[in-house]
Amino acid sequence: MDVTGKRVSIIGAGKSGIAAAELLKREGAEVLLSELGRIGEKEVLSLQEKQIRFEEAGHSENVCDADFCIISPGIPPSALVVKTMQARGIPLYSEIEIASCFCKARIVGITGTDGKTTTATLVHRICEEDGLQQGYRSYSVGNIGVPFASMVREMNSADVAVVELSSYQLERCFTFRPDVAVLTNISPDHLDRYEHDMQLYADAKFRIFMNQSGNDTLVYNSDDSLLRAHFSGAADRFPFSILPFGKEPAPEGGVDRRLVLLDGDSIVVRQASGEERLLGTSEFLKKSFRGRHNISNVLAAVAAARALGIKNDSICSALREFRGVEHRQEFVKTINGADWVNDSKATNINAMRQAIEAVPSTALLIAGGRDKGNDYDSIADLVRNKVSLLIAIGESKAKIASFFDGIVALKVAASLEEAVLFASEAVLPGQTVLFSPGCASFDMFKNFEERGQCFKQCVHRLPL
Ligand code: UMA
Repeated sequence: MDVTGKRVSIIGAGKSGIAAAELLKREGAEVLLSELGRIGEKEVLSLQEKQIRFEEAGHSENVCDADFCIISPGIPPSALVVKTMQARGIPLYSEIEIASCFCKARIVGITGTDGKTTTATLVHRICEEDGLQQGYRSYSVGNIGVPFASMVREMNSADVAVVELSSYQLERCFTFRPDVAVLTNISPDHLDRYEHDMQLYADAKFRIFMNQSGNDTLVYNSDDSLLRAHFSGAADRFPFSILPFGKEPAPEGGVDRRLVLLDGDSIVVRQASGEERLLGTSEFLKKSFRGRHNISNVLAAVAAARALGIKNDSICSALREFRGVEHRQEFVKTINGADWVNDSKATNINAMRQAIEAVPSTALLIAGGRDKGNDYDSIADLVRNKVSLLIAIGESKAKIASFFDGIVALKVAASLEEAVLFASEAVLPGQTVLFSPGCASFDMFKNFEERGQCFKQCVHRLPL
């Protein structure tokens, strides 16, 4: 892609906006980075040093003086600036779309509602392991926290870019084409952004494979009914290979098309020459990486690794070494016989359900934050049976308290610190205190990482 002399407006000076500005400036574009709020002091100095033009505290008319524009993922299509640029006919892209135009490496794109960070981390670790022997590097980028644009210039054609993708990022992708695309599952999330229409949300996710063809592979979770309905038995409709994985046997009467699957307690790969057992679940599940949903994440990662042609040795050794992902059902500490678990990354009901299910005993659950249109009906029974105390926090505490009234013992806390204190007073040996908010973090924190760090600090400050 030649952007020399092109006028590019970048809306939003968060991580991805700044990375896109730096990439395009280096590639010779005339960049204007525009931020509605304030840009941090450190970032301002760096932009000045790199001679990147920027504006803050609002988007001026200048943003419309552009050949194309990059919209940060957190900016909704309803934002005035987006509508204005659209009305002027300015092409709007995501940072992922632009970064991929400069990417020489093979790309594994991973999306889905839940499990994408864990799956992406697993694929990255497997590629790192394999790369040590084969002489290539693996990069973990995208929604996971490191912008694709910030690393893409380092990558060469033997490398692998493992790109975690949100629906927000995919919305403005048009030519993005991963060699391997992974769909982990699709369940209600971010519906506030998609007019409460699941199909619109799924359509955004499906953009991951819209340009795939030839030798490209799509890996999907055949346990997910929406994905199964879309892909099952439809291999001829798609101009690329389809590789289903799943831990559940095919529904009654259905044809079992899974190529990577759970057979008893073993991960098995099916191929023309027969079935091959890779390893048992007890070889990778551990306190810091537990729950049946993680078996799905492992199956997805194995399928993606096989699609990349990676040998079983590298796959198995990376899986055995895997210790889980920070803020994702992260084991923090055992205090007086009770485990404390940080699941700050759980920003929707499905992730929260998986975390509660993975607790081996009864749980004290700390939940709440910025509500994304949550419907708690689907977890009411689980909470009734498995949770002994629910402590509600954040903007959604009143909604949570009113829904769960009569279902479970409840407390409302004014802060996360207070919630941890309430939990420490009530928890018994053998129980687990689970911080799985099921909501976004932006009501009280900068992001879910800051929220998770705060939880961990509070736990570490508790007297033993
Ligand atoms: N802004 C404007 N104009 C507006 C509205 C907002 O300028 O009209 C500004 C905001 O003040 C802010 C910036 O635009 O400074 C928006 O930044 P952003 O929210 O898009 O965040 P980034 O820092 O660029 O981080 C993004 C992803 N954020 C979101 O999708 C919300 C990060 O995913 C991702 O890690 C990062 O790019 C690198 O690729 C985070 C996330 O919460 C983890 N993702 C959601 C999720 O996982 O559920 C989708």
